[in-house]
Amino acid sequence: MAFDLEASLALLERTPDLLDAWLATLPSGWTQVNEGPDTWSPYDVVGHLIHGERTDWIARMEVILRDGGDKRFVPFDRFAQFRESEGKSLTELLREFREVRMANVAYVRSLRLDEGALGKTGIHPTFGEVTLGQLLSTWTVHDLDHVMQIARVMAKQLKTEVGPWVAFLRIVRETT
Ligand code: NI
Repeated sequence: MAFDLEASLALLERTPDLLDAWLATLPSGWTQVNEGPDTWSPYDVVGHLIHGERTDWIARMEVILRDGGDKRFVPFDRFAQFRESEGKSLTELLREFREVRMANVAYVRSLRLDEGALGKTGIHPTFGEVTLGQLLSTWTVHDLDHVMQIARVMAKQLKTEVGPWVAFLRIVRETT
């Protein structure tokens, strides 16, 4: 499907509800566990999503939309959540994610971006020139990627407990 801004925003604004319903009161045996060394727990993923809202998607959109000036994006810190989430409960992180996500969706909607705006470009530190349409598509798919990750991390907690059914459960065989 071609990129449709309102369709993407519809998905992006549902992710806080999705994560709240799924994770908020779930036992920590599901949310504070990971897939092994140097992998993330569902709790870590929520912190990562918050950091993206604060420093990545909107900041990069603004670089693309501004007239003139430096079009290079600031590299994203993929590990910032370990500092920024420190001492916070998952409930607090989910509340924070909801606030920043809903504010960002409202902001993007308020800009009434047209085809011309979506075709504007910025410079990604690794990929080079990218369009605003690609950035906003990636913001959307990035949510789905991490929803899949959260499901996978939780599924793997019972990887050995499922016994022979492991053969039918693609999710516990997938690597990070
Ligand atoms: Ni990510």
